[in-house]
Amino acid sequence: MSTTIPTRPPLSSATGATDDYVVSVVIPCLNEEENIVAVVTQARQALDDAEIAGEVIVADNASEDRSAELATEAGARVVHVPVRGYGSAYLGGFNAAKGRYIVMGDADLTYDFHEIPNFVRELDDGADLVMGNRMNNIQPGAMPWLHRYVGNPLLSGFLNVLFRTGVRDAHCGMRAVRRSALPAMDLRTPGMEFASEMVIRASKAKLDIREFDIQYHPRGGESKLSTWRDGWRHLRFLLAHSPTHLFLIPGLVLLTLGALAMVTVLTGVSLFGREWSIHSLIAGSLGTIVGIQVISLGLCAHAYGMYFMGDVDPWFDRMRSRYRLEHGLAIGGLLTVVGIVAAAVIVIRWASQDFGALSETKLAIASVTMIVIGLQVFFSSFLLSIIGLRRDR
Ligand SMILES: Nc1nc2c(ncn2[C@@H]2O[C@H](COP(=O)(O)OP(=O)(O)OP(=O)(O)O)[C@@H](O)[C@H]2O)c(=O)[nH]1
Ligand SMILES: [Mg+2]
Repeated sequence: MSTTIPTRPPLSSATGATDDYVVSVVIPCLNEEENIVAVVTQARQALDDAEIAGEVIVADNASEDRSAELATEAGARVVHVPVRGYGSAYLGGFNAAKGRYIVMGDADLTYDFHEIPNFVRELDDGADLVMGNRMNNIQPGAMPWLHRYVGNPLLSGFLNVLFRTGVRDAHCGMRAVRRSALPAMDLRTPGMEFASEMVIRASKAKLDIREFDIQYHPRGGESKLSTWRDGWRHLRFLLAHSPTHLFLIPGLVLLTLGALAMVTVLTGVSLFGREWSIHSLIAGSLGTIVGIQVISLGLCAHAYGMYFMGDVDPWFDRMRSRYRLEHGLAIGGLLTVVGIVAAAVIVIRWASQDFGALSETKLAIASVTMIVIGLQVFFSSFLLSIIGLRRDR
């Protein structure tokens, strides 16, 4: 497919009222006075060299140094974003951007803005989100060992296990996005996890995501990244957006192991060359109850994601259309009744012994477990239905 880099329109239209901008370079900035002039100059130069009509926006995050002033002097349009955070700075910058394409990059000289034409070429070719990949070209001293070999590969790998985006360097700060694709991405997060959010939301919205290798240079000035706090924010975001992995899979594992343990003890089957007794039954009961509890939470989280966040998981959608509130009530009710019948059997046996010493521990544990999971299913079904009421609006 042929690719063209748009040429710069006559100066009058490029500087006038602005929908003529092809590219808005948006640069988030928090106390970067050592770098900001060089960064803005390089971005401006890169646009001019490639004859791309564009603007350079610095989204200043209430810097306490002279960053904003220096950026203006260097020729950038400065947008003041009072709420701190990498994502918050970008959301403010995106709102102000007028270009058809937005190219993003840090204000710390780690990225080379002369890459802009390469990003533009991919967008011209139909891409919606174009990611840089730093991992093959990290200059000495540019990235700490912990980030290079642990943090970034682990978090990007985990992101792909959960969301299968195919992006190898999900935290790369140099990327480009088609501005018209932003509504579909519905970005919201204020912190560093914004980097993950873009990739995940683009992937969920089935946008065209591409990636190519870029260089990563050592930073000027002080890093704003906090390894553990920001790493945790990314991880938290990934888990919170994947109820299947956070709740359903662990819940199903617990339920299966718990139920197997209970059946083994109650039927007296010998496993691993021995019989299992009361303590295994208690452990099995715990696994069963917690498993059902966690699965219920997962289903509610899926429903919330679907009705309130627009995150439709095809599997959950199919299940929702197949099962109704009444199915859940029937299953929950049945389990509860079975548990109550088992409890009644114990009472009858007790009465037949004139309420003397009782030794029905196994049946009692089974009965209590049934009643607990039955009630859990019954009331969770109502909660799911309440969350789903939104679909009628
Ligand atoms: N962390 C952080 N960065 C901000 C904030 N507001 C703007 N930024 C800018 O966002 C960019 C990313 O921050 P960096 O400190 O470069 O983080 P990083 O690129 O992950 O880490 P380094 O490899 O050390 O550069 C920089 O241009 C910051 O100036 C904020 O509130 N927090
Ligand atoms: Mg940086």
